[in-house]
Amino acid sequence: RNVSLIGAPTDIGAGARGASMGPEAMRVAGLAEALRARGVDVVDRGNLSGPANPWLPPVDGYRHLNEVVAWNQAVHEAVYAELKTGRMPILLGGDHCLGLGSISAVARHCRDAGKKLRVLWLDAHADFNTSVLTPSGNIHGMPVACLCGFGPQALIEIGGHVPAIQAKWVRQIGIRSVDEGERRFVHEQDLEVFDMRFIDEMGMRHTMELALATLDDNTHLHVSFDVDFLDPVMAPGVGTTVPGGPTYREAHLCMEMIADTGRMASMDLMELNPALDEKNRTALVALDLIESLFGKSTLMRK
Ligand code: DIR
Ligand code: MN
Ligand code: MN
Ligand code: MN
Repeated sequence: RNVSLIGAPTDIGAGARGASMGPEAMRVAGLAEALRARGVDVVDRGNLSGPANPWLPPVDGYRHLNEVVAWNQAVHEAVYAELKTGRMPILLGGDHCLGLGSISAVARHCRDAGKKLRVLWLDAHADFNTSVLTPSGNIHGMPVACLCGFGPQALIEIGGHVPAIQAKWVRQIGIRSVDEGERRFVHEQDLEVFDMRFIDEMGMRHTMELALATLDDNTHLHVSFDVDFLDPVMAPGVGTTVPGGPTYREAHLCMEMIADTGRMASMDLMELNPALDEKNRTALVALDLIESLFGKSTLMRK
């Protein structure tokens, strides 16, 4: 497999500063080397650039909308270019507003190639707010809604097709923080959400069996991994930790079951914030999990 690492060093859509340092934290943790050790051909494309974070209050329900658009356009073009040459992009965030640029590029590639798309959204949050529903104005709480066509024109039209994706292509896993109005909207749009209660009751194995059901040879599987998916006990290096996430073992099983499908063709690793971390341990946990996503296992398996 051929992987291209794309750094997007910005916290433009977040409520805490520091996710801009996420790409470098993953490089320092040894991401490229670990993937190469697994036989993956890795090219690090370096970092994209975009506007600085002016750190202003929201305007009409959005913080930094113009800057968010500029960063997402850069991400969209970079991710699309990698897919076009047959490589697997791994977007190193950066905050999760950039999932819009990344997944709109994946959706565009799937339209070109006549492929189906399945998006796994691993997160503590549903990221399904709109400017009216948002309690914060932070656009990292809105990318799934924007991808589904609910958002400002300049954002939803990145990628040239509105909506970029359909809600029924998405499976959300690990969710445990949904805002009041957002909860109703998730329900109305019939988003398929495996929240922490579902995982508690059914287990990660059954959850992943359902989330990965009906993939076929023509399905492009995209994994959008917000580091706050993980329990903050092991992953404190993220701006919006929420207690009660998947354990280290549950997160590994999630990754291993994704790897077993052999269908992952692109991913985002988002919201890693080394300013809030301790000796880069959250990046090292994320690295462990990515190794499992790329097929690392304890024993030989049939
Ligand atoms: C919250 C936080 N739902 C918001 N969202 C986060 O501001 O919209 N998403 N942290 O990852
Ligand atoms: Mn492809
Ligand atoms: Mn998120
Ligand atoms: Mn989150």
